[in-house]
Amino acid sequence: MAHDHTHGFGTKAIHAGQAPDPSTGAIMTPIYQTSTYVQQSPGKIIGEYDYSRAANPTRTAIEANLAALEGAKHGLCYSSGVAATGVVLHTLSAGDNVLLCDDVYGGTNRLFHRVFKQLGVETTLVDMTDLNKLEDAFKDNTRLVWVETPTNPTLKCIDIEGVAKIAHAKGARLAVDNTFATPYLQNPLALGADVVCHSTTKYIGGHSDAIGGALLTNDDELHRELKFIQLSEGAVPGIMECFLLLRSTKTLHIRMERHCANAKRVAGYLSEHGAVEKVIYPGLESHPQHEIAKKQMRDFGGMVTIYLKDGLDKARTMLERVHLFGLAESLGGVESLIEHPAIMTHASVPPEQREQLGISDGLVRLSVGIEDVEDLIEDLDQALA
Ligand code: P1T
Repeated sequence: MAHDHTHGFGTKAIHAGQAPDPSTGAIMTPIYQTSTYVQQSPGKIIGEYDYSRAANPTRTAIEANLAALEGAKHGLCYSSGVAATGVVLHTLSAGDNVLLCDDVYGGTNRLFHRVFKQLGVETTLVDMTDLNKLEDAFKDNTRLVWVETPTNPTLKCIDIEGVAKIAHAKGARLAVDNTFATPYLQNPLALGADVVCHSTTKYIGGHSDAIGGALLTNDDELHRELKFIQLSEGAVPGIMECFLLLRSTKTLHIRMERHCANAKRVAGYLSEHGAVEKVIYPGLESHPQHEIAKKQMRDFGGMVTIYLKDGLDKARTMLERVHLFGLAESLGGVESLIEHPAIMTHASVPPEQREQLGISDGLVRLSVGIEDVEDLIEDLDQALA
């Protein structure tokens, strides 16, 4: 069912890429915990597999499953979200330029600016909520545009279709990090992106128990390149991680519905709170790109970002007082998390850049989980009192 275009999302989430094990009837894809496969004679393999860095049946199943969920022909899994990001960057050469949207996960920013810069790949940061700015930023050597939407942590929403048209007219590829939205809420390939990147550590995994990344594409040539780099660099996920993801994607649609409903309630509650200066949530009419979010997302996700009136002091008290919200980096798990981007996830972003983006001392990011929302609101209420 890897190329299933007829079934709905939930059916694909549960069945795509998987079939009961023919030798036992096991309904779950087995954990093929093996590094290698015996051959009948040199070069004559028994099935499709010769070595698990190249491919493994449990990994094949989750790669096909994620491809189906993104409406992609091809899926590849990696050892982390940043590993997947690095693989896309490794399709570039020294002397190439990349346009990177200005607000991205701190680790993504660090990878572009500190690791790939050394290899001669140049990055230009652009506020892509303004397509004129994007158009003006292109250089003769721009080969790739990298978009994250909604962005981490200020939840800007970028018009994927608009960016794709401009990138392609200029002869560049478009990569979209779809981690915050998930394939349930947004499908960048259908909007013109060439490749979608996920940190599967977040909503796709959904249970805060496994690090992973994925790349999905419809482009045969690009897929060959990405797979070649997967084999050659070896940043592949462990077999158990692949199995955990196979189990997780089966409930992605149900979890996302609750994440969205809870986040909407939490955003509404915080908007009314006297200690809160501003709430950023793509589902609020006050969000500057609310119309873009409505156009390209099915719902608005589980992330809520707030500015507190009293800056770091209030943020520190709030973060120390929460009980149900875990004070931790990461997001997208069933349990609610809360964090301080300037000190935690975005500490590696240079201070002047943080200031320009509004990643200030009063900024707090919430990953609203799927607990009972009344309990979450009560927890926030006592933490902000
Ligand atoms: O942590 P890893 O699986 O390597 O994923 C990196 C990554 C990529 N893209 C986005 C949008 C992300 O948010 C992340 C990781 N982010 C966090 C750990 C965080 O707390 O924001």
